[in-house]
Amino acid sequence: MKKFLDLGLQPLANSYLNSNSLRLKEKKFRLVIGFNPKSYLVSILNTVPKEKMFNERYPYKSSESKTMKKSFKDLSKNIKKRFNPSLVLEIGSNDGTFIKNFNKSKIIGVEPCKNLARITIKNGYTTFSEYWDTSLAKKISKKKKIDLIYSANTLSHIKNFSEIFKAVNLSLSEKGILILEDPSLLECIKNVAYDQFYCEHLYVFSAIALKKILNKYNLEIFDIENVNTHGGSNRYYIKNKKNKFFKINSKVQKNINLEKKFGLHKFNTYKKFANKVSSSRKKLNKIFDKIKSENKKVIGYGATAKSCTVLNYCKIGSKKIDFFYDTTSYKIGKFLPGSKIKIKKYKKLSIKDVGYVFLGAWNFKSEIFKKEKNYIRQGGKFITHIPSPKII
Ligand code: JHZ
Repeated sequence: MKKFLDLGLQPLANSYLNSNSLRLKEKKFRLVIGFNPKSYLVSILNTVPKEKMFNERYPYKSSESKTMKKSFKDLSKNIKKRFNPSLVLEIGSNDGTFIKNFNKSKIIGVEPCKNLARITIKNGYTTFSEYWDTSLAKKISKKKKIDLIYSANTLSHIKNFSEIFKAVNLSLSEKGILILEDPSLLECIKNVAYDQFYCEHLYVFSAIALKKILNKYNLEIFDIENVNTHGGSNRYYIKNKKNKFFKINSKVQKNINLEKKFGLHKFNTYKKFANKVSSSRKKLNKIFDKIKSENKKVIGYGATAKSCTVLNYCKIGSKKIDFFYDTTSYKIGKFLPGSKIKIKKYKKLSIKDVGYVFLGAWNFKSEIFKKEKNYIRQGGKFITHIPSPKII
């Protein structure tokens, strides 16, 4: 692993503080990112035990955005049309935003965070509140093999690939496929979206790296879709090499060529990225300093895990951002880790209350701008750091 970026000491991104824990010293770890020139994998170097992050208090719910609900709904329709699976399984089913588009007898959820698994169980969906591994795969697929395994924004959170892919191979039917959806490294590097790196995101994948990993498990990518969720993601359609039911689509090579053209296989690309990250921090702080010198108020919108990286790396705290609005009930009344900025229940923006809003959930910019069109019409401004810090 060759290090290229040091994002400093960071707390656990989804460990929101309450008024008691606010007074205690937070545990922090050094967020350093590296590139492996052999495997092309980009990953964080210091990892945190999974149980510390994915437990019965996991705050993130995919249902908090219309964009995600629509994306999962559209994908479910396409899956049914294109593959007609008789049994589907989702690894990391969260609060059921994807699985609810399927008939209860045709889908299984796997979700280690107990608070989330409880939601889908309550809604009548078979859900295993465990980590996906070979023993769970054997248990689930004993009676019936699975035709389609889907997993969005989960593989990047899992250290042990070997267990994951062995479990996939064990449980897929003869025609079975795996669909993985994760933020695209190409988009992350192009957009200087360094906040895609935090304790939970052990990796940000490129097609060139994923191809090499999959090859070890006799798996191959047969199609890739570029989707706009989470700042630009890739949806990889994967099959075992023995599965001859699907041909390899030309989009696979096209994506690989684009990544190589951009230099994702070269260390120098990442060094340049690190320089851009450092200038991004300077620019963002300049914007905040200017606004503060005019005695104007700034609030935040979307207390995301990504915000944790930005705020802690740029040393932006409650002196610069008064509070964050968020719609997630679990986060309301708590404080962002590290920066200790209070999170309040979302209220429609109005120019009477605030003139500048830092866009923590920049990945939902279109959805948020639609929702806040009155504020924008009134002359309200947003501050964004992606792709480069500016007021819009
Ligand atoms: P959002 C999480 O990251 C964590 P985060 C995780 N590690 C991951 O990989 C990605 O998700 C997928 C709020 N919001 O999706 C809701 C509003 O308040 O960018 C959320 O708290 N109003 C699993 O946390 C946050 O913003 C709105 O109108 O970086 C969005 O979080 C909208 C649209 C969202 O993920």
